[in-house]
Amino acid sequence: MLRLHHAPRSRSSRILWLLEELGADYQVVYTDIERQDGSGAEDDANPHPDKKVPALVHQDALITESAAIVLYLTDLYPDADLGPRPGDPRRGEYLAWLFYYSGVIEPVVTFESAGLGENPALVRTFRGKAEMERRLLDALRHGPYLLGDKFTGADLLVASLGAWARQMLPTGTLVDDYLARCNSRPAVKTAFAKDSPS
Ligand SMILES: N[C@@H](CCC(=O)N[C@@H](CS)C(=O)NCC(=O)O)C(=O)O
Repeated sequence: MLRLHHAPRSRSSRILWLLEELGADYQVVYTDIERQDGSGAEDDANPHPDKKVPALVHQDALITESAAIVLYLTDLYPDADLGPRPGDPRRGEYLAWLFYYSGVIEPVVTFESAGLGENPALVRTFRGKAEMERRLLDALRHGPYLLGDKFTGADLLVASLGAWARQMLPTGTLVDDYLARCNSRPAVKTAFAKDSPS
């Protein structure tokens, strides 16, 4: 059994989306978190070491970090075909997008929103929003998805960022259409219905 520690309208919402995509048998444990606006509070029952979400528990294993959870789950449910498996020639590209998302896209977006987008040391290390946008646009020009013809866990990460902060992704119809394509998937609706406790 999988257990997702989840806070409504947060980064764990995308893991709910993924669990719905996979048709997984899972339990949601709603948890409170400290929000950017100062609302909310840490929940002692949250197993995440930093009291963040998402936190996924599978058997006795705790998995944190959105991209790691996406990889863990798409590997756990290979029949759902949401990520190339080891041995598939596209596996490397899939891993690269997951790690690029967590290692570059999220930091660059955070620096931008903190007004640090021009900081030379940060740009030297991560590159900036322009380079990130070019990477995304280059991939999507060959679309319809980042890896080509199939929607994967990497699209789920990028599209969930777009749903939360559209301005952080490139402007224009290429990305608008891509986001619409991703967000019109039936699992988005079923996940949304479970986002808050009823
Ligand atoms: N790199 C982490 C970031 C997780 C994260 O920052 N989650 C936010 C919610 S969107 C959180 O739990 N914040 C509570 C806090 O900072 O205490 C991931 O992608 O899983």
